[in-house]
Amino acid sequence: MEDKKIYLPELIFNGKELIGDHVEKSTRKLGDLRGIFENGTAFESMNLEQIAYHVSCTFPVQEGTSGGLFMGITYLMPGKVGDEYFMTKGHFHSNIDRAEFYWGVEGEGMLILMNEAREVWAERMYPGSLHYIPGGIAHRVANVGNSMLIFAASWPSDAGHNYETIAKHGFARRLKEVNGKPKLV
Ligand code: S6P
Ligand code: ZN
Repeated sequence: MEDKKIYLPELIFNGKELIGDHVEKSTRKLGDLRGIFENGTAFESMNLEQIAYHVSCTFPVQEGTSGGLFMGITYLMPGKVGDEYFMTKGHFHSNIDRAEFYWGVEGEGMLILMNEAREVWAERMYPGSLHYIPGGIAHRVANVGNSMLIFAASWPSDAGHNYETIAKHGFARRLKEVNGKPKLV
């Protein structure tokens, strides 16, 4: 007899993609990242309509609800603006003490972290790398490879995003390619 209490999951994560009815996709073009790269002249000379990254997310509860979790997969294109790698905007959480997990799925990246005292450090991201980002730490990812970087994230549904602090003050160090290698300068 069919078991009426066993269901199929509503979402599939096939290792690379989130699949299901409740997946929301968003896109950031290079032009949406104006101001985050040091070399403004190089930036303005590029195709600002090109996609910098896509994010596929699932929000099982309403944003701001306490106790829930969200998940998202980011697809960050390879490329550079001057000697800086393509990177995400970066943010603190609005509820600053909320933590997050990131994990590497495909490609080669660098997770750039900064505390409220503006101390900056970075962790290498690669397929299988797992990164616990404690509360109070701003986070941004750079694609340091030649192919698309894919990473997944899970964060509390009441974390929220504070992009303003980073948009205004940036990170205290920049990740640049120096002699062919990524370096925080
Ligand atoms: C959300 C999580 C990620 C980022 C995504 C894009 O808390 O950290 O899903 O939203 O990697 O980065 P950003 O900085 O543009 O939101
Ligand atoms: Zn976050």
